[in-house]
Order: sequence, then structure tokens, then C-alpha cells
Amino acid sequence: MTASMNRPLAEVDSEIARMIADEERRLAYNLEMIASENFVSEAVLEAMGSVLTNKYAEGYPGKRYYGGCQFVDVAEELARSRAREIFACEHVNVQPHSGSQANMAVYLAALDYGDTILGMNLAHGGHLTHGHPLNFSGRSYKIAPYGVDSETEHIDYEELERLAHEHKPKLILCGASAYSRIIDFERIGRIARDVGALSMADIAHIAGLVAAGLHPSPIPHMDFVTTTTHKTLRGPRAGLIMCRERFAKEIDRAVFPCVQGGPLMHIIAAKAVCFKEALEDDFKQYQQQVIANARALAEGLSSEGFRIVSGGTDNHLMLVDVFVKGLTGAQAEKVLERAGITVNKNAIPFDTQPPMKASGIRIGTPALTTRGMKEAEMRQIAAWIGEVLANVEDESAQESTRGKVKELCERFPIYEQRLVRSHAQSNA
Ligand code: DSN
Repeated sequence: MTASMNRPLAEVDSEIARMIADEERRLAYNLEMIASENFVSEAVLEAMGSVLTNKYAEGYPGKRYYGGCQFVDVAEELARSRAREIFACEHVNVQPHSGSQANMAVYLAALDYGDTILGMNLAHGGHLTHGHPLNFSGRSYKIAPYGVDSETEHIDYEELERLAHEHKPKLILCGASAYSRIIDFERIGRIARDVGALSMADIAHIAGLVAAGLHPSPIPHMDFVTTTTHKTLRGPRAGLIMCRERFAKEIDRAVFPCVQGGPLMHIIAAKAVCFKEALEDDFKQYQQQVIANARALAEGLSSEGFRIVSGGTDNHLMLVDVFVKGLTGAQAEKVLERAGITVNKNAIPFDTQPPMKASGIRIGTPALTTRGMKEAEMRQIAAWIGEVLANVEDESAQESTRGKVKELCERFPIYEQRLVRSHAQSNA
């Protein structure tokens, strides 16, 4: 064997080893409140870091273009059967490397270039791959955007229906990246059928809530459902497609060989692990707590004088209008980061600020709930956010909050063994 094969990372590449240790510390001692992020279990990490990364397995279980696939076939079969059990779907493809590639595969299976998609406007909470002009979706298809009502800031279903009749799209797409309300998949599916369109839901953000039965499932109402596996679902960074059996062949062909080559078998194995965890009893309790925490946080932030877009939240996230306090989202993101609270700036519907400034921040509770935090901690964090943003020039307030954040994080540890190892390495 090549002599260099058995050396630890710290010996082979101290810069990368140090960077990973720094990131472990950042995760451990800051409040991770980006709505699309979460912490995977050690079991998921172990599968992701396994020798399965070495294997080429183009094709599908039992029909591969390479020999030696008998074990990775087991991983993909387990991932497929567990996903079918969780979501009660007819067909699943677990190979998409990401949510974007999952969405691309559905468009390639369902549409011809130039066809019309009715999709949610990114500026109202949609997603880049739902038709943004700079994304492949907006460049390949005609996009008719729908959005939220200017008063309620809930999806304007009547306008969606009117636009569906006007544009006669081939596909109606729903699902969002920054929308805190229940999505009426049944109604959107009905509108699609009325105008002879196919329907698709991208449930990347809410997949864990759907899996736990805490958000209505799109599966009975939609032809295609895509998701990422790393947000509320708490799995590896990757994608997934579910569809009706009649589209199974087109979807599988669209993923491979159309969009992707070799599947990432270590990630597929990690998806299987994540799905097994999602089938365990405590997964539902976790998702219930994610929602309860989001509500407590939204109430706390309202009491601090912030405006919660749409007046509240039904899911794991909220959009907070900070412009009501004279701040841009970009300022708020930066100042909160100094205080140890990680969020992202986000446009709010009908925003008057450019996207890189934005009037809002998007905040989510999945990662902190994974650490075990509950409503009391959310109320405390809302008060800290209020204090820090009350005077963004006050660096001592940021410093003092940072200290309190660290103490809170120490009460809710994450990846303890990794931290012990990285401390030992940096002291060696
Ligand atoms: N970038 C992801 C998010 O933060 O919501 C969506 O792809």
C-alpha cells in the first residue's frame, strides 16, 4: 500500500484539519439559525465519510454499468424503501446530488425547452430553480410568477388560479424557501388539473414536517415532489425526487444519464440512515418542537417590536422585517453574527431594498432544536436579538451577548467528541 495512505488528516493537510476544527468550534459556540441548516447525527456523518465514496455505480440497483455493486445496491434499496415508507409515495429516486439537480431532472422529464412554468416568485419566498432569470430554469423555460397577497402576505391562490388560466402552463410549481405558512397543495393540485397542467411541489424546507405529519403532504395532490434531505429532514446534503408510478421511467432516465453520472453512494447510504432516523418515534417530537420553537421565537421577536411577515409562522421559519426598525437585512445579519447569532438577510415580499441589502432576515429553528433547545431558550434569544439590534453601533452589547450565547451553547452541546478531538489536536 502507498505509504501515505494511513496518515491522519492533521498530518496530511494541517490547513484543512485546522479549518474543520475551526468550523466545529463555530458550530458549537454560535446559535445556528439559518432556516435551511441543521446538524446531522454522528451516524449520518459516519456513512458520509465511509469507503462508499470510492464506488462507481452508474445505473440503478440490479442494473448497473459497473461490477462490484452488490453492497451499494443494498444502500440504495434501503434508501428507496424507507423514503417510500416515510412519504407514502409511489416511486422515488434517491440519486439527485442536490435539490437543484432534482428540480432539473423533473423539468427535463416533464417539459420541453420553452414550455411555460407557473412558479412562485423568488422575491416572495420562492427559489432560484423555480424560474429565476439567472438560473437554468429561467433560461430554459418561460416563467409566469405568482406571489403573495400584499395585505395578508399569504400565497394569493386566487391570483395563482387566474394566472394558470391566463398562461396555460405545462407545469405548476409550488414550494418555497422563505414562506412561513401552510401551503395548500390540494388547492394547487386542483388548479393544475383544471388547466391541464402537471404539478410539482418542492418541499425542500418542510420535508421533515411533512415526514412527521405536521404539514399536509403534497404526495396525493402532485405529480412530482422534490426535496433536499439536509434541512428539516436532517440528513446529508443532497436531493430526492418522488413521483407517480407512471412517471417513474422518465424521472429515472432524467436523473441518470441525463443530468448526472455516477451516484454518490456514500451520500445515498447516509440518506438511508437519515430516513431510518425519520422513522423512529422521537423524530415526530423533534419536528413538533421545531414548530413550537418557531412560534415562541416569532412571538418573542414581535414583542421586541419587529414585524413578522404574514403575522407569524406555521412551520420552522419566519421572515422578520427589520426595516421597521430602520435596519437593512444585511446590517442585521452582520451585527447578529458579531453577537454569535447566525441568520441570513432575506428579501421580504414587495421589498423596497435591493436583494444584497434586503429589508428582512430569515430565521429558523431546526438546528437549535436538534441541540435540545426549547421555548424558554427561544424567548431568551428573541430578547438578545432585540437588544443587539436596538443599537447596532454598540459593540460592547454585541460582545456581551456573544458571551451569553457561548454559555447557552455550552448548556446544549453538539458534536462533543469532535470538539474534544480537535482541542487535543490543536494542543498537541
Ligand atoms: N439555499 C437554500 C436556502 O437557504 O433556503 C435553498 O436552496
